[in-house]
Amino acid sequence: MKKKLISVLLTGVMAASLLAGCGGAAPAPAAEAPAAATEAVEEVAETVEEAAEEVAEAVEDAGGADGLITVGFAQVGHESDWRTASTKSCQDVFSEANGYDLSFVDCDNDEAAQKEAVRSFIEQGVDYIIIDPIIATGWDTVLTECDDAGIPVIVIDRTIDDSDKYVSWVGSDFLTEGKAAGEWLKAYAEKQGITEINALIIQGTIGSSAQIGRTDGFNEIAEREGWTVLDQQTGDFTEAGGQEVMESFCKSYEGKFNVVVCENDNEAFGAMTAMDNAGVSYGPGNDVILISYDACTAGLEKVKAGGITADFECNPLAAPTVAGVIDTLEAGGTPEAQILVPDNWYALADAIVDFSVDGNAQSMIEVTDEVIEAQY
Ligand code: GZL
Repeated sequence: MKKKLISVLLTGVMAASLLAGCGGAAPAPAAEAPAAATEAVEEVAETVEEAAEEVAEAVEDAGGADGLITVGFAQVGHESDWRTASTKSCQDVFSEANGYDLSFVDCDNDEAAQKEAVRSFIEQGVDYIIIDPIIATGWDTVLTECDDAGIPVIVIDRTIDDSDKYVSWVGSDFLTEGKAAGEWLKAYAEKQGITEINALIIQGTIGSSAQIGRTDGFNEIAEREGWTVLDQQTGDFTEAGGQEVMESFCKSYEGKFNVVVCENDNEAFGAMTAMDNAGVSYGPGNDVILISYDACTAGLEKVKAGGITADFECNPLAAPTVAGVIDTLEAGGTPEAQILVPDNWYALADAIVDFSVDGNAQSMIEVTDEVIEAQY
């Protein structure tokens, strides 16, 4: 944006010098001199006026005298409670009161729309672009365009795995989330005297780093422990998707499963509806152990009510950390390339067990009304 302002200002200076120098043009024949001079002055005056209009426009686009930092944010969509919290956090942080001019695009889980949104930010000449990538691949071309335009890109939440043309990534460790769910299940099953695990997994949006990490992490433990993963299908991180897949699972695997893993809370809500309708009992002390991710407020309410047995948080409140990255860049500094936001694991007291992930002892938070009240 600042670059656009400079180029337009240069246009204005050139036009003004033309106006000043037009008296130096080769003299027209005496009789035609006045008309020719008038025409030349009018032409240049028009150029100066056009340049002045562009300067005014560029100054306005550049945040004008307010000096606002312009930020374009291409958000995944509005598929879950987690996403709602993530969007609110970004809109609260990148507000005009905080010195920002935010262009926000909800890409409705559409990869092409998300690339289009990023290109619109380049066209606008924003100062920074934030992307929460719907899926982890297909990014190098558009990130190269951002790079060519000199606009720094910050990736929030999910990761981009096929390009390094961005300044920083701020988010959670999805693989650890998946491993934590697996290691907790191992410890909890031992405590409950459960010796056989037959699991069904309702995955998130296929190809998103959140889905990849959670699926790979849980399956790594399942393989090591000799558990059976009967099936895994995507519910696309939505409640409707979770219900649809669980309805199918209840038919195909009736009486054969004792664990359901949902890769976000909204899928778990849908799965609960499907299991209720199919007469499948789930939750602590019942036939099926229900595991979920995100630990949003509504998810913790389902833990407290005895539906979800354990909920593995993915913190949606990364926007303040992203603002810190922008502060560093504005000050001419170099921000960290990867910044992890902390996640917690939640359960009711009876489901809190000791376990480790990659040799690191884990703690769990007991879900109480106060904990729910304080959640995002
Ligand atoms: C994870 C985030 C996921 C959440 C879902 O960081 O990208 O997307 O787990 C959301 O709720 O849809």
